[in-house]
Amino acid sequence: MSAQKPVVIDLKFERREVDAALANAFSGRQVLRASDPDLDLSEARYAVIWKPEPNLFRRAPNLQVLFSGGAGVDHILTLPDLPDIPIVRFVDESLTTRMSEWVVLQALSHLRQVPAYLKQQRERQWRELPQPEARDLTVGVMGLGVLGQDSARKLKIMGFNVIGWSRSRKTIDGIETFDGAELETFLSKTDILVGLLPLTPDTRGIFDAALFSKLRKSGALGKPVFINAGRGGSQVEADVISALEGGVLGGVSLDVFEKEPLPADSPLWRMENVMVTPHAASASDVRALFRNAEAQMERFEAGQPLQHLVDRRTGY
Ligand code: NDP
Ligand code: OXD
Repeated sequence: MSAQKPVVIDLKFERREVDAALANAFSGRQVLRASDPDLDLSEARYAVIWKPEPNLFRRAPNLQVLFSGGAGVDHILTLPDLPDIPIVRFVDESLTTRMSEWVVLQALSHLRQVPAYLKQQRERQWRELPQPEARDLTVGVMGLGVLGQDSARKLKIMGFNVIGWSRSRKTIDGIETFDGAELETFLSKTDILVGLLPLTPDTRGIFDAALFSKLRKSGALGKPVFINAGRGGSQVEADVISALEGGVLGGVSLDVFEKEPLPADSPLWRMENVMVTPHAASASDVRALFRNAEAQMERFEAGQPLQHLVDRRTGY
């Protein structure tokens, strides 16, 4: 028997992508696919999972480490029969880079009034709109983890004034930062709010009417903008819609929703100055996911500490 312990894969990703990535992954290690309901998974010591089958932990009772198929782990921490073993998050440059691309794209789209110009184009209207510069606006990033920090730095490169908020204060060159207790001060300086928070009991519903009302109203865009790519459970969608209708928010970009897929009857689909993407801001690259998991398994088997471990007390 190989010293490399078997791994079970249970990823609700595009099957072709998983198959293609598996063709070049986990060399020398036995790989079990949970999608085969008759397969004995009792030998598996690791599981790489994204929205796994509810009976996975009963079928694989001897797991030693869980690997999340994404950066967020809310989908794991709420699973029934979750074993008390380490959980490793997916942290990878490809994921980080693509998230920052999405965030910068959305911030620039609101700055340069892309939704309004697209509407004018459809109406064959030639009309120049007022044009503030990035440096006239402050982007406030809520969540300064792996993704939030990279996005903050890239927004800064584009010329925005950038500030950030996280549970514990961070030190980032050129970026004013605030800790958990300073939320109101942070919001009062923010023209474009970016959500890159994990979903935890503390962040559920945090983006609500009360929070939107505290954003700066005197910014160069006239009204504040809300951008969220963290988790939909952190936003109160009815409040997002009312804030848009009532003029509390001037624009919104959402990649994540309370219910996914976003229901066809949601007003968000058709509201002006709302940009919707289908939880695609930064999808996991499955090849990178397997490379990362494999490297961590090797560390574990060599007696080295695992990296990017989830803290079950904080929920991320
Ligand atoms: P990290 O764990 O690296 O960072 C999380 C950040 O949020 C930290 O700065 C943390 O503060 C802060 N935070 C958490 N809870 C609170 C709180 N209650 N109050 C204040 N700050 C808080 O996560 P990542 O940056 O890697 O990812 C963030 C989230 O992005 C993921 O959890 C996932 O939900 C989402 N995501 C979405 C994707 C998409 O395609 N839409 C793709 C990938 C991820 P502190 O630093 O003090 O701990
Ligand atoms: C993630 C995601 O958490 O894709 O990685 O949402």
